[in-house]
Amino acid sequence: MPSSPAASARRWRLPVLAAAALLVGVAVPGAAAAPAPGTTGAAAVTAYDDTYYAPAVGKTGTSLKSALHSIIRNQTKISYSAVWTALKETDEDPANSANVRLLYSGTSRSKSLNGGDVGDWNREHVWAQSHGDFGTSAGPGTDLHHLRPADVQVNSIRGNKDFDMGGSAVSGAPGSYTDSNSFEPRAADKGDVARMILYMAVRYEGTDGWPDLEPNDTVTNGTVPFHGRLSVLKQWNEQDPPDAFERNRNELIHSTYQHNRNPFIDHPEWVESIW
Ligand SMILES: [Ca+2]
Ligand SMILES: [Ca+2]
Repeated sequence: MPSSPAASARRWRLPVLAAAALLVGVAVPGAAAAPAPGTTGAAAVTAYDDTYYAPAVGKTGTSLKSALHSIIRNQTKISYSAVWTALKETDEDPANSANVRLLYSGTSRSKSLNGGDVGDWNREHVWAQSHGDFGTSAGPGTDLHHLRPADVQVNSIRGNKDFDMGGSAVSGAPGSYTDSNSFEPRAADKGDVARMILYMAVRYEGTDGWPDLEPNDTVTNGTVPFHGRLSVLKQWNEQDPPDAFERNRNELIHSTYQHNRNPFIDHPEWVESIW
């Protein structure tokens, strides 16, 4: 015999309260409870509050940038080899937990195909390593907020180019384009790329032995610690707002790995306030 709605509600009340208490117990200051390892996707993204950003909220322009730097520079640094393991969690394909989702192509590929051969995925530095020559020791070269799995050959085509519109189609990355001095990611990755570059600019201000990374509006930066092209990145931030996948990896990096956040995923409007 089916039970009444009231009886059903009573039966669920205790387990729900217990689950809520458990969540409160594991909450990280400034963020909602972290998703369990191995879970990704919309369901894993939980409510977020601004406690983490308290010293920055209400500020604008350079004082906002400065306040955010003071907040996000407090982080755990991981080794370059640990990046492999981290990316298998932060970039897990929500539709297939055995795979990661690759930047620039959207391809879903087996987590076990990490490496340097054709058909593998590797660790793409969205802020090109050579722009500031920071290498791969623990620091900007291992900062998960701008590291993504990418196809080995697509990563090679991107190289250390600045980001801008235009060029010819990139083989293996539908919707992405490149010419002699710039790379244009597919539409779904444009905002992600913009927010990663601008995170790096705020996180690295020359205060901890690493170069002061900054965006500029050129596409011929070479090895200087600048990355372009700012006017285009600002457009991309508007065109491709943060989605569940991007917010989830921000949560995981904060809760599990580095204990700092990308402010522009939580507050995309801060891009316009600073730049
Ligand atoms: Ca996106
Ligand atoms: Ca900077």
